[in-house]
Amino acid sequence: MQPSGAYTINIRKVNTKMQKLVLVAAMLMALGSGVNGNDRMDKMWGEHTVKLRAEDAKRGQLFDEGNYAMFIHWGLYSLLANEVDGKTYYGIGEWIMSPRRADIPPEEYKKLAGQFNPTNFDAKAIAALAKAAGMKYIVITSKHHDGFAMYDSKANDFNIVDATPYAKDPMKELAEACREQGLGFGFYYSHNQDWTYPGGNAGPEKDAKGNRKTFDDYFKEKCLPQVEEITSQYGPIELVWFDTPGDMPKEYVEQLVAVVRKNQPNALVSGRAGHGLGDYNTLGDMEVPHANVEGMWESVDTTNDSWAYAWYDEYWKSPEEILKRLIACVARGGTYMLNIGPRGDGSVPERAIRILRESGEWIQKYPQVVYATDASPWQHGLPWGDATVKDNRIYLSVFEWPRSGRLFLPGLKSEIISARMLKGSDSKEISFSKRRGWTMLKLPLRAPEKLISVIELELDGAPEVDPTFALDPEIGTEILAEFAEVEGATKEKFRWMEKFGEWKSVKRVHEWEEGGTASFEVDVLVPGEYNVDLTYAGKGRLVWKVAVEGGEWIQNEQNSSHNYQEFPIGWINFPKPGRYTVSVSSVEGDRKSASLKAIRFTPVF
Ligand code: JFZ
Repeated sequence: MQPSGAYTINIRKVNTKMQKLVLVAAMLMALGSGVNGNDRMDKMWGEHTVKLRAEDAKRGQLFDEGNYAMFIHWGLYSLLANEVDGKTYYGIGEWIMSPRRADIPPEEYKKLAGQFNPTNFDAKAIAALAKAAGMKYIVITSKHHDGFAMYDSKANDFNIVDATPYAKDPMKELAEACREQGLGFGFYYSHNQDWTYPGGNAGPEKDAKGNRKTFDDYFKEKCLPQVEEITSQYGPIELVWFDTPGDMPKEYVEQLVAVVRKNQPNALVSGRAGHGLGDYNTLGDMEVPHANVEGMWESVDTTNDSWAYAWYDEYWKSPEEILKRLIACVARGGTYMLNIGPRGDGSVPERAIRILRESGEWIQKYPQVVYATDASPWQHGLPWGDATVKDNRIYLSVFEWPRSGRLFLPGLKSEIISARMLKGSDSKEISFSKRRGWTMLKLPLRAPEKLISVIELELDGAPEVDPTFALDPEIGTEILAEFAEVEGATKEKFRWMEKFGEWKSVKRVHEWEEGGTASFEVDVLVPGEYNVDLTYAGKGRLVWKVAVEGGEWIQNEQNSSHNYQEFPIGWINFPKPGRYTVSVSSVEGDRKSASLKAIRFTPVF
């Protein structure tokens, strides 16, 4: 830890002139292409959903129907961009002052405010970007764990108006800009952790005079009054996103929720308020579930790897990846909130603008895939894509276009009235045939869309589907271990941090006993040889057995790694069409380390 006073926190210089030019050009493009939308599509799809404006929305409608929002992490930490004293800390940037990162003493960190002058912050441009992206509301950090308020707080002078040369309230501008764009506006507020206010969780224990302060002091002097401020000074609020409640006593959370209910009866409270007092479930960071989740819930994700701006972080999600994760989230029944991290000067990284704008253009063409749609009746993704539902229509989003021109859809029991290949607001009838519970759709050899192409199936009623995993006859079918029936082993979620704060998770099968199995029920349309791959982590060489109940079994030894990696096991035969149970077991090697993530079946001929 650096001796206090020895800090030379050099702020990374942003090449503002160039950035500004690029930023203005990108924003103008965003404005040009993102706000008028596709009128014919709106009429066909229904104004109320595509053009749902915040002021017309019922409580929770933007969340539950809009399904897509912008998260913004922006604060003093953005100035540091994960570099302190010439050293870069890889991981989520908003934790930079933490003892687990650069370990900056609170009084040193607070001096940063004197350098914070984000003159490139453009609230209108950010709201226009969210609109062009197809997002329905914005949630921005009003106070993160570092305790710095990004708004004009009378409760505590460690804020952007009182403590910085900027001396303006960007939240006022952004709230107004959202209203102008018809977007909802909400605040993230770290209600438990406050690393610079005495008494705050993980903050100083004493004040400047050496008096010991308690959490109750922090709560009454800062937290409660600030929640009062953010829910009463910025107009209608869509959502208050409390975060990391830790072991905050319930009575405190109850008081905060009561303030939200009093000042903003239409607002939702996030799933991370604590003690189950939120209005919906917030899943773990940076993850989209693989199985449908009941109730109202959201996935929160990053456009790159860090919530707050990090100078090195150029690993952006492509427009296609954003759409796949958004569609998967909606198809599992949830809402997707995707984050941008503006720089310390307030500008938005140009690549973030581009990927949001390009994915937004696709959503403008296919709003019926994303807005006010219901979860997939298959309850999980399909080998080539995913499905969302609206009344008696299923929208098949095809991520992997079939080279043969044949798309295989398993398990649809409902009668198909029509099948149409969509191209924006145009469409073309496509032929299909049914066999043994499968529907084979005849598609053009070239996908109509560069990103994701959509097929609309109109049914004779609400979709009826057999959700059993089915082996696609032409492309590989991966089935995750989370869908396995397990005997003599343990299936549980495992989470880890790639870089600091960059959370990954897997529902794996491990702790294999002798003869323990992970079994999968599968439907086979086309009999024959399928190559089996297993994705697993472990130590040393491991021997796995894969057995078709009543049929062939194979066994092979492969190496392993501490990372989840896919290894080939060999060909297995399904002699005729129909249902099979396939079981996997760990038979030799360090069975305690063998952690199965998935099995994949790929047709060989
Ligand atoms: C929290 C914050 O610590 C982080 O800085 C960021 O703001 C993120 C959106 O929220 O991080 C969390 C909180 C909860 C989980 C993971 C990361 N979780 O429950 O998996």
